[in-house]
Amino acid sequence: MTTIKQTGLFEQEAGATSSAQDLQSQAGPEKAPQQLQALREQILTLDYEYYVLDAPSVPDSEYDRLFRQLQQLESDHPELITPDSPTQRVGGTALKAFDSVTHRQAMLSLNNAFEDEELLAFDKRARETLGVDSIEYAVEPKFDGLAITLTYEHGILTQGATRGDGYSGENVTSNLCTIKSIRRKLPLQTPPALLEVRGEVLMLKRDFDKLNQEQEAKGEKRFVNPRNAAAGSLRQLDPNITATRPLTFFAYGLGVTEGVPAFTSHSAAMDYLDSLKLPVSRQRAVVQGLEGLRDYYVRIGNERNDLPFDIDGVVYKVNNLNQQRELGFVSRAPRWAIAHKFPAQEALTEVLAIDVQVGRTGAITPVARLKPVFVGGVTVTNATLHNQDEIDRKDVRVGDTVSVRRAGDVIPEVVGVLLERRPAETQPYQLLESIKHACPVCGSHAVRLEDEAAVRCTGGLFCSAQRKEAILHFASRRAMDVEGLGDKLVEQLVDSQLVKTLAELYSLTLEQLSGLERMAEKSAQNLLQALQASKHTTLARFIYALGIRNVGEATAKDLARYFGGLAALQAATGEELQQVPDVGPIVLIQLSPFSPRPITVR
Ligand code: 5U1
Repeated sequence: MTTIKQTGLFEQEAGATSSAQDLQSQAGPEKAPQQLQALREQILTLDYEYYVLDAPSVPDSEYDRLFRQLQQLESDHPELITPDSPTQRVGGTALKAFDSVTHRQAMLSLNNAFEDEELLAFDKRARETLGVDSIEYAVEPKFDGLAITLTYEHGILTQGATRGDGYSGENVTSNLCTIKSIRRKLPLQTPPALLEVRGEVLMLKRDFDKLNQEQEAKGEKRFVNPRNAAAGSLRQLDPNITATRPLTFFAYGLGVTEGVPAFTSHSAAMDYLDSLKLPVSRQRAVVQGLEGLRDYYVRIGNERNDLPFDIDGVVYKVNNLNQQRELGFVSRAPRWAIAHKFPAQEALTEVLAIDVQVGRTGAITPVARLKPVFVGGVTVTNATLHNQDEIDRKDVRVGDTVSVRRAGDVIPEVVGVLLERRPAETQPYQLLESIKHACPVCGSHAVRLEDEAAVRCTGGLFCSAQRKEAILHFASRRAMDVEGLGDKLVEQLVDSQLVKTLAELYSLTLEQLSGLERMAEKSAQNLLQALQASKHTTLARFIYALGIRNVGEATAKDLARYFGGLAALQAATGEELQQVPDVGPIVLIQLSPFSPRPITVR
């Protein structure tokens, strides 16, 4: 739970409102400078808590109230406005182009390790060069954003620049000033003459989702991923537009400095930035040797999907700065650091076709057939497009170049289209039209009900696709748990018309089964035994196994508990059924009159 601190600047209760009138009377000309100073510091602290620590101490309404107070005071005393005031984050007008900036010290790139052998070679070379048995490493996530340098001169942010080609980048100072986690003044009495901070600008996943929702509501183009959104936002020529984009920043190193303490390690330098209230990674750590690196890689890899931002790997740096100097550089990359990459979760590929799949409940799902692409550790050739609404939202068309994402065990999905790569003469995809309003498997009418996103085949278990899925569901582990009844076998049983109803599974003979492709007599015997064994099950499992729409395991258990036996359940009236928790009118339509849906082949 967030603790809300007392914040009343003028000794008010937190949450009490103050009108502009009150403020003017409180802020006479002699008091205004101190009040402005106190108010600015308070807002900066709240920004730090919210944007850097991710731990706000007051509700948004309180922050807004303080901000309005500051605006009011400044409009009453415009001569007291200072460039570092929180109200002055967005300044200046749109540029025609960004100026070029030459970096005082080149912004290097990192060598990558994809395989364990490459990591091993990196550590071995460093140990041999240094003549040591084991190395201490500073480790942190590799943010998937845009590298920048912030320059503070005598504590004031005077310049922010993109990496560019490493030697010169673009001056994006006005845009970087709009990022709330970036301080424009260091909180030091005697700041260093020069402090260059290197790090990455990115967009948090939750901010990215929100931004895309807003883009959609405005009828504007969605961003493909947080990195593209961050890049597009940072490179806006108008800082007023950047100010509306929720960017964030993490520092990961120093450039040229003058007058900073003499650090002996990278981790000490990061602690120093932390003490200046600049955002540094909370996942950073110091580990020992190769084993420490491997453990960190596994740990961050496991946390990856739960982190609030996208990362594409982890970075290892020799922690001791003297050792770093000794190791030096090779071409444009340091010998003392390496990025250990995770398998990409997103990759670009082409939509070769859009096909459909008919599911257990008759839902006809569009599926993008893709030019094979290696993503998330496997080769992906299909990605679900979910339904017509999703296709419309993303405007996916055959021939498009798309970004495909596969995270963990999740089904690959198309995250967005690269409109700039769209070939001429593509057509918007219409699911119902493409299948001519008929199920591609059984030819039954396909419909989209008013309140549903899915197009459905109306053939029920007449449709062999639905029948196969229904049998697979019936036999699944959490349902009747029939071992040996897998995809390939079900396909043969349905295609050869041996099984037209769920009940017919129980009249299969050894002879019939042995006659099937790749079915040895022993396997056939095992399957018959498994079928017999499955009869001894619970009522809840049986109900669930029937695959009634909207009746999942929990509802099946409730029904079983309430009625106690199949006969009572079959005899139940609609009113009785609705006594069961979670059984409302929607479930009732599927249940009433309760009976396993007959599988009839027309
Ligand atoms: N986290 C992190 N990312 N990153 C990128 N650290 C880090 N360090 C870098 C780069 C290019 O370069 C220094 C090792 C020079």
